[in-house]
Amino acid sequence: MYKLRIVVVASGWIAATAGVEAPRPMGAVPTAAQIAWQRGETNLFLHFGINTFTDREWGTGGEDPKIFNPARLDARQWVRAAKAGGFRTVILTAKHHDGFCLWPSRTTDHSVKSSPWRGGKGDVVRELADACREAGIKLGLYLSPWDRHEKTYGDSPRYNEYYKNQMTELLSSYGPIAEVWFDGACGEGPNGKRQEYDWQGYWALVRRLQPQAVMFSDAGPDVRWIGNERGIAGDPCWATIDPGKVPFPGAPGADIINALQHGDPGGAAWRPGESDVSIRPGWFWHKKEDDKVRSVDNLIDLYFKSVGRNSLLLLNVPPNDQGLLSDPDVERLAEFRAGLNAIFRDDLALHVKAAAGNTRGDGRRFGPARAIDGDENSYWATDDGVTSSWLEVDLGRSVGFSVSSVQEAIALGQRVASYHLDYWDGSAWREFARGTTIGHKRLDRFEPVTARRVRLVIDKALASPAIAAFSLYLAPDK
Ligand code: FUL
Repeated sequence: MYKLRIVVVASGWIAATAGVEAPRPMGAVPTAAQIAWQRGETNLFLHFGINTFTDREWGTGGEDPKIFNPARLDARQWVRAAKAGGFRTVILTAKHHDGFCLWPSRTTDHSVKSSPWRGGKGDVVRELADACREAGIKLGLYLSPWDRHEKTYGDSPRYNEYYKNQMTELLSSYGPIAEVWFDGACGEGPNGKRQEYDWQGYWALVRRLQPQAVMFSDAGPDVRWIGNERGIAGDPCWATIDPGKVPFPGAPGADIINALQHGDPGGAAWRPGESDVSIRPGWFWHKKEDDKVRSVDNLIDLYFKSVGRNSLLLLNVPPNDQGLLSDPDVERLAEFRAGLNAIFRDDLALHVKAAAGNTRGDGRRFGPARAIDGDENSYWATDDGVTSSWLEVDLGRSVGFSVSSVQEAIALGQRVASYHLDYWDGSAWREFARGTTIGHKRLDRFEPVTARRVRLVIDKALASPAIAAFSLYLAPDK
């Protein structure tokens, strides 16, 4: 494993250093865009459109565009609320199943241009794109393939052309798009024929026009649906999946939900799960749900069960018929982030003394200290072939903690299959938490433990583990 490396430095000097090779990546690994996506942790979903004015969840496509008139629409207010909630990406329903377009598309008149809003000159996508750019927030778009208004729907080649033209407008006129969200819903067209979506063609178009964007659908290709709309990832949750099990969005099959929830150890595609959920019972705004906004505790619980299980939380907060996020929702977003900040304020294991059962090389590059240095890019690693080991931290004095966070160096693939946490009670190690997969981030909450020495035990891994972070926190009393 040790090897003499010849390093050619910019000045032309040749230096010889004793280097230790990094562990070889294992199986499917993420792209840079997938890593950046997952590190974002929470995205905000905005369901807004004709349904906002009809009190429905799924429009029929027969709605009159004249009912769309959000008199006080202010995309900056949406973005401010997103920012206060710590969200770095917002995803807007540019078109939902009813076919009404929130931008003045050249492909149809069923859009904002046929509405009284801004005298028919408005463009919600443009206003949001501008607000995002000003605030340094990324923009994602949802363009429903299922379209209950468009007459060509069901006439497969013609509708695919129509859909791709809409996609082209959205991906070439509004600056960088961070995420494209494909919904798998597929109904029958007016001609009674079922629409065959050209998924390969849609995906190729996105890659060509916005190569840095990640694409979401049941079948990825970059990010998969987590298999429910409750914001809860499976346990275990592998970012890798067998692509043969979920061949296309909306594919039928008994085992599909299971595959989406859990992924597959060593699966051939890197396709982490996105956990979508609404802050209210519905995806769209309904006045009668103004008092049914989720509590802060509930949102924090969802964070632990999504982000804390190697997923990303996509939280929907729907603008109302005035074109504004409602006060209770705005307040809840800010409280949600304040609640998370209070839990994760002080990492008790940061820069403390650390030891490990096995370390790759002499410990300088991959030693246990790399897991507690506050840098997600460095990691503790073991020798090749060592698939169970431990990492111990000495907190310096006996302290209380009730939350742990562990992260793998996912650029090398997802490796850990099971782990547990022990504390030293003065005479023996006592287990206080146990789990399966880790991936980008694994969070555990438990009854407060008071101890000075704590260890993370990797019980089983598919290849030598690489742990990027191990942290302990004391959540404030409620
Ligand atoms: C579903 C849609 O049918 C819902 O209306 C909503 O947009 C949700 C996020 O995806 O498949």
